[in-house]
Amino acid sequence: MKDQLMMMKKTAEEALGAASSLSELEDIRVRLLGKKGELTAILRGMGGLSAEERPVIGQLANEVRSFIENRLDEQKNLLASSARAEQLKKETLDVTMSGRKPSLGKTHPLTTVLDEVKDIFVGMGFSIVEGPEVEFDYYNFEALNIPKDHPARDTQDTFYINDNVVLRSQTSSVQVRVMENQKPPIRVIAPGRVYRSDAVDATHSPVFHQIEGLVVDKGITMGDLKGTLETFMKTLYGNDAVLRFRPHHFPFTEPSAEVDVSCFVCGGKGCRVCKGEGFIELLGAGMVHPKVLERCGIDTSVYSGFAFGLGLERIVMRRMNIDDMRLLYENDLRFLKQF
Ligand code: 2U9
Repeated sequence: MKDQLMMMKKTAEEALGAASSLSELEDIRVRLLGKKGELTAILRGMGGLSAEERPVIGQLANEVRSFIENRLDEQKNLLASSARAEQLKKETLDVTMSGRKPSLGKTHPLTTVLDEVKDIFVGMGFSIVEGPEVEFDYYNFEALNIPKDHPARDTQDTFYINDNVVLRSQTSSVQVRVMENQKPPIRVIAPGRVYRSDAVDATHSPVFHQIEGLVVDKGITMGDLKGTLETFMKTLYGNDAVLRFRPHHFPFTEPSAEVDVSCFVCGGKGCRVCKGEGFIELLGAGMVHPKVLERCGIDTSVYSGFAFGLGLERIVMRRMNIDDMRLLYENDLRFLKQF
């Protein structure tokens, strides 16, 4: 039995030294020390030993058992630390390597200029409001003094979802909703997408962006409109910008005007950009028609207001010298990267 135990110790030593995984170690442990393992089998023969031999063999068996257990632990630690070393080697970080530059996006020219316009008006105390792009006929036309038979309702110009619902052709519907829900003083700008049934060309698109403004308060006059637009234009185009108001007609404002700004290329002398005019048409504006105010529940004996509207694309194209509107919608990076 002594030989058996010594042999077991030797083969255990060899097997443990060769084990290369934790599961192999576990198999060896079960095979040697498990309930049905080799050591148990050897010890079963102890009944046939003499009284002198039994404690000697018993002690030797315990020594072999603890030898194997210690070697199992050692081998386990060895395997774990070599696995760690292997992992560390794999995950080595070379801090001297040059980094990969992340490619940063930037805002679209329409967004850049819209943000600038918003900032200017917020600086003058305006709030920014939004509303639905699919709009009731009432808010898009009727409330704005554009009755059913008005030419502006021509189906050529407007996308009709049904008799009562359209894709908004102007953001004015948003201001109507504001007036219905809010008491004066009102000072808002409503930027957003609008839709018109236009064929696509260099200066037209069935989807474009407007920025409209509305101020309603006691004692608002055309002077407030001029001052507000002048501050806006001088901030956008520089202090030398001069505004020119030309009488015009809109159903929702009375009196109405088209507003031009002195040409930012020639300063008013006349050049190719302003087609010799010295001025460039920028926006429409006027005093809100009393019928529009009354329809929105505003008492015109106490309050008056002004409104204006401008096309964002036109401003962006002038500012960035873009001659074809389609470039703004094609998402061609070769174009967009230039701004
Ligand atoms: C309410 C009352 C009045 C908004 C206005 C214009 C003049 C105007 C055009 C500019 C170029 C539209 O994008 S464009 O084609 N807009 O000329 N818009 S006054 O007047 C309002 C708005 C809301 C309740």
